[in-house]
Amino acid sequence: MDARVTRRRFLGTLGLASLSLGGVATLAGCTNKTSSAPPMESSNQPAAQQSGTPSATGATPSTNQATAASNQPAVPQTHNFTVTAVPFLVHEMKGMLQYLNEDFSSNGILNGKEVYGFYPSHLVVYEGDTVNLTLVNPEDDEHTFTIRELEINYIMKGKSLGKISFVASKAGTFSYACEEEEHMPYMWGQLVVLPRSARS
Ligand SMILES: [Cu+2]
Repeated sequence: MDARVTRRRFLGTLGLASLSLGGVATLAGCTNKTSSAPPMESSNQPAAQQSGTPSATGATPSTNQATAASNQPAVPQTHNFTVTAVPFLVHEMKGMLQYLNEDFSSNGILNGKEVYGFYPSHLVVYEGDTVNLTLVNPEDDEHTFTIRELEINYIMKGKSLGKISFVASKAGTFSYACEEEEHMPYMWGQLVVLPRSARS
């Protein structure tokens, strides 16, 4: 079976394929370690297109490119992602959104909480890849970028831009979250590490 079709199906199984144009940082921004590695954009092409069958969108299949790419060896890659802490519903917005006055009150549904998010909230890499993260916190509240399973716990101080790097050494789906009590359970995302076998 074509390796990239396998990968596509894996993505589809995870329900991620349809999200690749949204808030998901798939494999964009990758730095191939060899110039012969396939262009990463090709990994987002529909499986039907890769097999030489016109896709539902009517795109013309690029059979030659797909064939050449599938013959390339699996090479670990480096990904550069920027993840920003974004305020969605926070105290500073009470003046703009009147309903927040009630929500943040002692009987409100957001009592003691603020809703922040990480953007993007999904990152997708392959097992063995190097992940370089730039973590941006544009405002005053402190956050953490924490992946307990990978022993990552980075403090995102107010108005800071920090960098961390790690190797995605095992396949799986890992949640990254801010562990500030006030921001839980709202502020989180997922790092999806596809198995090495899905690339080769
Ligand atoms: Cu936070």
